[in-house]
Amino acid sequence: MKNVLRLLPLLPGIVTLSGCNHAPQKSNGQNSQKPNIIYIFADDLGIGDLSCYGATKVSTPNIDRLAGQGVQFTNAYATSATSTPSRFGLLTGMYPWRQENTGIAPGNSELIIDTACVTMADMLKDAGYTTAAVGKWHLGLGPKGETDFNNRITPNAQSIGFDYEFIIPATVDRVPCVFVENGHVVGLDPNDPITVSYDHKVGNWPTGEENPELVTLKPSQGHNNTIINGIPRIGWMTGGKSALWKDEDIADIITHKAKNFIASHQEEPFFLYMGTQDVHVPRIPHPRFAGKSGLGTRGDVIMQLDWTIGEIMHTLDSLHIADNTILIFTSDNGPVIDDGYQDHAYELLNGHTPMGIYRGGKYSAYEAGTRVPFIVRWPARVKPNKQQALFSQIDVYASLASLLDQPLRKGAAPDSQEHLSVLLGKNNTNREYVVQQNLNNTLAIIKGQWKYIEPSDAPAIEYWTKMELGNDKQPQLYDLSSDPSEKTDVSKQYPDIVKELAELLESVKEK
Ligand code: NG6
Ligand code: CA
Repeated sequence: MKNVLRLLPLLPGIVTLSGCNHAPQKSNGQNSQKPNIIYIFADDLGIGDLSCYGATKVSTPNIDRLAGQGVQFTNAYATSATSTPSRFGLLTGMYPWRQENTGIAPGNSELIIDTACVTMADMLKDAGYTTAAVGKWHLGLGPKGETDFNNRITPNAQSIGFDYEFIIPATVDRVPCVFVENGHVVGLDPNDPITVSYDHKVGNWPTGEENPELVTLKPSQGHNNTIINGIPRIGWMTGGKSALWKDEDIADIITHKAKNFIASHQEEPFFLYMGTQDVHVPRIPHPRFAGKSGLGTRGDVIMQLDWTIGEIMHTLDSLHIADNTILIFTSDNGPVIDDGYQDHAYELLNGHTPMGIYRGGKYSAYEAGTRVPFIVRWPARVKPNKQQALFSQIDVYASLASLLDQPLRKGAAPDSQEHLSVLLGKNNTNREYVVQQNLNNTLAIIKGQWKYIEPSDAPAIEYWTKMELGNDKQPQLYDLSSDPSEKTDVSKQYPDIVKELAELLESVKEK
């Protein structure tokens, strides 16, 4: 089914959809207008972190409601096991490992998506959408060399298809700890300019390394540079005091901005790309969630994340646009328990299993690295459903283009395939294969029941987190149908399958 909209019965008086910028009408069950699209990337959320995916120690009622009203995937994959490449893959429709500099970006990285690239946001603009990026960005800002946070930062998200941006430049554990709105640091006093370095100390603000007695949250790994709000970060900064965020308020602020964007564009098709900082470290819940989960701050920020999703859902309900809004909720990569601060996440797990039954986690080529929660709700067109088909986030771009009958511009989204009917839960055909990428760019490929991980000289264990990365000098093969937890490498028993999948992976690389 190439285009669902084309199959809609045309109601009398309704303009055809292709390329139309007709006077908008609220959906109110008519669904004549192009659907709004909201894509929410949670950060480091595991497939075992939600009650709708079987978690019993935490409760996520809003996300559960979303799943109950939508298509809930069990075999959906992020492109990569870390944030920057995963986000790059989604927005460009190109595997990040085809381009250098797509690894975890520092806070002063240049914008790593070429402004000439036709992103998913560009495609949606071509289709008549108003677009926004809100929350975690982590794709760099500004030109190569140095991001100047004191003047209009360009290129920014607006240079690659977003009409509006309100973003956290990198991650919440990285400087600068400020929001950027349409190229400007929010609340910056020009007399107190920002300096950032990822190479050496700048200014005289205390660091975790020199003044450990000043921190309120101690690092467990790294994270010992400039202290902001009592939290030692990755990277050094000075200046911009009036612009610094308060970690407790980030969820409230980005949720507010997302809601504002939705409300101001309720009369036209809009695309909202939202990245939450939850549940990445440092996990700092607002006081109304602090201590509420009983699982420490990691559990508390899962509750905070669930609240955020609830707020977005309530906003859509109150504006009467939920029916014709496609709301996709997922994660950029798999979970990690201790990712650099002494927040006692391990000790407080209390039997909670963020990875579910899967091996590895964030950074890893094993399943928990990239197999993520993925929920698609579109009440007007999509019946609640469980979806077991193999699906990759790399295909969201081409699938949405197909939905909107929007031709892809030349060279756009080279790795994205159209799997619209799978995305909408109308068909459960597996993608022929899914490619996974770990921290070290080691690739794995899943086809049918088999998963092959290519040989790699990179370390087997991640230095800081002790996470199993899935790297081995020998090729590995797992039968996910009988062994979804990847306990037994069967490469020696099935040399022909190893060869077939190795060749398939090479052909994808050479494409
Ligand atoms: C790692 C950080 C980790 C996290 C990650 C990026 C250390 C020791 N670890 O290098 O805390 O920031 O990068 O996470 O510094 S991601 O989800 O944005 O990819
Ligand atoms: Ca992440």
